Amino acid sequence: MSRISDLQERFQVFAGRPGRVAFAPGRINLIGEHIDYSAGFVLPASLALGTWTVAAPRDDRNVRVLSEGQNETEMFPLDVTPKAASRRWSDYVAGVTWALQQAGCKLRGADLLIASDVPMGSGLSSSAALEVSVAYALLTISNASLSPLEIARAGQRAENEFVGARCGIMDQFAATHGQPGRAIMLDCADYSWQSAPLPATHRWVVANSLVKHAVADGEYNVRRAESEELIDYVRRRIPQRARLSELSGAEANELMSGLPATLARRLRHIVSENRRVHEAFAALTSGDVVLLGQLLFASHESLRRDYEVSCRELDVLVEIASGVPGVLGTRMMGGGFGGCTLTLVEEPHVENLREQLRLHYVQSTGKEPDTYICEFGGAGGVLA
Ligand code: GAF
Repeated sequence: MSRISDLQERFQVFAGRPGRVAFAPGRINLIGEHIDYSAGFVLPASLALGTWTVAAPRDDRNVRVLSEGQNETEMFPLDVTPKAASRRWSDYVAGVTWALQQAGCKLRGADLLIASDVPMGSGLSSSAALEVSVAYALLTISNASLSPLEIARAGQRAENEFVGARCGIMDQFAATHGQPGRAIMLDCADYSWQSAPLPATHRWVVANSLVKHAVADGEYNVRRAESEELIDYVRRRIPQRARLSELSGAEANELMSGLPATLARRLRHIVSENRRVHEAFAALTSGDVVLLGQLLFASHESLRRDYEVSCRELDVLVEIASGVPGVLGTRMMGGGFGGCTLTLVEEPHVENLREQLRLHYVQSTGKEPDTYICEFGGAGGVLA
């Protein structure tokens, strides 16, 4: 039985009637970490893994939602507001319901069934996959529509204003604009983007540290507040630079000398990471995987040392992968403070890499990491 008919059958059991099926993918981010919310550039690629939402309209103005992953059902009214946030998984669903209506959509009450194969809190963007698949499902059963960009922004708004995580646009954008086998370089200032093919001879391996990161938790929002402080500071000092990513190396060095040490390091990460995204995009376009790998190593070092969003377990995974033959580059990926690493490796060395990660990570931490060889997919949408 296909995945879609299997989901439809389970929905029939849950809701007693047939439903429409929407999907949205998780993502990896090749490079460009923690700079989407300071109007920087990012380079994500959407995965075949993702989240499905099956939906049918209800006659009343409630949304009833079954999460198969949580094994729980919740219900909330269609006119829900951020005041009702409960810090539970259902906030993401209620937040999207709220944000779509804020965007002017007339929604119907709904029964929803959610199933996902993106591990939660692993750095593969489980939240955005959930938000975007719920958005597509609610829109289709309400005969409403928004553009992919509007859907991405509604997902981000749900997370920022309802859930309380001040994330950028990268994850939702990847879920609504991904292209099979390609990475997209997004300019988060104006949402313009271009794509380049992922190398066919190499594989991307994700290793989950099993340390759960929660974007809504404090440190992520602290980084965002620090970057806003930097944006203000730069505007005051060099008014002609509207964005941090436009600073030259010399300008950044000069500005850093006037900043407290922590903010100076944050700025160094933002400026250097933006430069690495452009270099990585050029390397992808020309097929220079060696340079791409070097940029991954440099990104990790910058995230660890300057932006301070890594953790011991992520550093251990990076250190192990760095010593494995065939590895071109590796780094922590996503929000950090846990979650996963991303490693670029020559195809014949993939299984050895996974084995070495398992063996040495167990020795260092007592935990066995999940590893996943990336399969890439396209954008989210309504499937049936
Ligand atoms: C999380 C956020 F949701 C993204 O917006 C981005 O900031 C990322 O962390 C770090 O690059 O995935």
